[in-house]
Amino acid sequence: MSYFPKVDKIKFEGVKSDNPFAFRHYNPEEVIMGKTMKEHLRFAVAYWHTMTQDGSDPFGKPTNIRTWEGSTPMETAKNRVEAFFEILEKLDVEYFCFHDVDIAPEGESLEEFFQNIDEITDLIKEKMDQTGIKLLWNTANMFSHPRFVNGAASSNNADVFAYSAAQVKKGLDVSKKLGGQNYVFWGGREGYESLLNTDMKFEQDNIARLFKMAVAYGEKIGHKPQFLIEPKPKEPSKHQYDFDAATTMAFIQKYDLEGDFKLNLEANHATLAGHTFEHELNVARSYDALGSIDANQGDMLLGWDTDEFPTNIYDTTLAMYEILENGGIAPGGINFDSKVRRSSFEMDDLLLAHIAGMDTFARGLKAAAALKEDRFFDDLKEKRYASYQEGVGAKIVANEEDLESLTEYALQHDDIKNESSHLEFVKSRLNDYLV
Ligand code: XUL
Ligand code: CO
Repeated sequence: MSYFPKVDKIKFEGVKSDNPFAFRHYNPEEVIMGKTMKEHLRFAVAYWHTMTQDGSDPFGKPTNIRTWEGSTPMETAKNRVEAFFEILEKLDVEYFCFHDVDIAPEGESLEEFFQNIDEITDLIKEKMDQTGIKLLWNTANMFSHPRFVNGAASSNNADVFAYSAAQVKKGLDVSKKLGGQNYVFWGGREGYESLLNTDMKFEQDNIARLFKMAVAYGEKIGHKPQFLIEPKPKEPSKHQYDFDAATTMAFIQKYDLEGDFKLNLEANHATLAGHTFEHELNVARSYDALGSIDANQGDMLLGWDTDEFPTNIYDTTLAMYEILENGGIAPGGINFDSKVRRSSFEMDDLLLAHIAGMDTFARGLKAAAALKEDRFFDDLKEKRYASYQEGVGAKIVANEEDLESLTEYALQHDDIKNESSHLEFVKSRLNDYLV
């Protein structure tokens, strides 16, 4: 049976097409800078938003019409696997991501939850073998259930730490079973509501302990996915420990996790932290720690994580430029951590929203490649930092100067002239690449 009987496999038809179920910019086989678009973009669909989100909000009941509801939670879970792989195949998306609770019902006990995961991952594996679709990453949801009221590894309750460890172990077993390329830790409730009753250092030491246990277990079972930490500054906790890329890198370095951990960066988390997405990608790159991205966009007029499908080509262009500068995103990918709006409640909206996101990233990739080929930013920056190419600048960079020698120089060169950045002109020229 088909969940999208009216839609065939979505193909590239170009900008002249008025078929809503066609790509207008994403042409998987088109070669850009030596790689196909499919190889560059490594798109993934997120199980949670696509399969389990129901359209409810704090003020209203579910709106989404979903045709995979069965008569028991396990029947629904199995139907979802069918529908999910139909979506992946119709979109021609090669990767997917999930939390443990997205794919299988939690049941009455941890043991039952694990049994359900085993049964559903058998099904998922069958589908993967049939289709060639791959697991970009999985993760454990250690934030929704009431037991995680005070966090998971950072909880004040050691039994919660132990429960979280069991979930991570299972997550890694599943990652091995399905050949997961990455394994993600998003902090969830690893943060605090009030410092009045919080031992921040103790809580962070414990988070690092869990991470080290994960690395050790991966080594033990002979399966080492790229471990990724996903920063977010707030929501659900008032203050999240993995606030942004820079804070998370400090954590990774403090606890000697550099060899095993990189970052999974999300656009809407960047803007919640008061940064642009490209800022976060650039910070990660400067540490050689850009692992993967969660693609979405926030609403600048709202203060929370709206997880909208990305449709802003300015943002995807600058993000794709960082990815090109990084030499690509593999073994990471571009995971649509995006959900359809409450008013886009039909089944077909799931496909239309992903097509919109994929086309927007394809446009970003093309524009970024043109910017790179034209050396747009390279020339700009080369000129801007030219004073370090020769004379005293070159000697500073070569570490051949000290305070005394520079004082001698400055005394003779105190009539300093700066050059205008002509930033408005630059921005206007950048616009030429976007359309
Ligand atoms: C939450 C978020 C998560 C992570 C995975 O804001 O982005 O869905 O991506 O736990
Ligand atoms: Co995310």
